[in-house]
Amino acid sequence: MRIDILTVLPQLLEGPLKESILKRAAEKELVEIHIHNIRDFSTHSNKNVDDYQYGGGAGMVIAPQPLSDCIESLTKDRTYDEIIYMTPDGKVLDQRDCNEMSLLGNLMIICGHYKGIDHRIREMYVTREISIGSYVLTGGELAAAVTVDAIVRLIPGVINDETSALTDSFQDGLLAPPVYTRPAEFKGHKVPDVLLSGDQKKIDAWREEQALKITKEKRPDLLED
Ligand code: 6GU
Repeated sequence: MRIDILTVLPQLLEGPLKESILKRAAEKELVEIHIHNIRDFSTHSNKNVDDYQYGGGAGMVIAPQPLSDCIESLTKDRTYDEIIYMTPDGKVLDQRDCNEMSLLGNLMIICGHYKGIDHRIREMYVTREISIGSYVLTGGELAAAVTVDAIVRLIPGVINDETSALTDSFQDGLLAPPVYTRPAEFKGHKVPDVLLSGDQKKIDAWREEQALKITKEKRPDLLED
């Protein structure tokens, strides 16, 4: 998979995307992430990317020219399965969206900043608009990092133990059951007996029952669909 991210603040993405699982995924050549500074495409002498909004109001808007030039420099070389715009008014990202996108080849992600991007860019190029929750961030960069992490870890081979991603919370529409490691007793608190029983059928049944119980308690909305 190739992911191109367009931003006015590349430094905000470099940390999260160059560490951990994403680093390993890149080393194994399972994913290639390219970060582009929208400012590099500005034709202004002072490299301006933002401007006042028509109609007045507080906050600047990212102008269409540098964004359009950056997008077209990329689409000239390859076709994109999705051109995504990170925005608080997008569809709230869920595990199903991540599964779907993990199967794609080329993704482009545009991060907004200030009051957002000129609406014509959304109409002209954007195929999917994503939010990561009902709160407002300063820009789309952290949301893009979250989205990329959630997608890339689902690409087969990225996580060593492939069954690990399959048993995540949400992957079967339920939250994950509790997990324990040694010792069997810690400061008087014991691991549930069933996990020490060696009876895999019983263990699986217990995990399923716990997953259902926890989902009912914490996220009953997940059981509605
Ligand atoms: Cl994608 N962007 C911004 N600026 N704020 C958000 C968001 C995105 N998702 C939730 N809040």
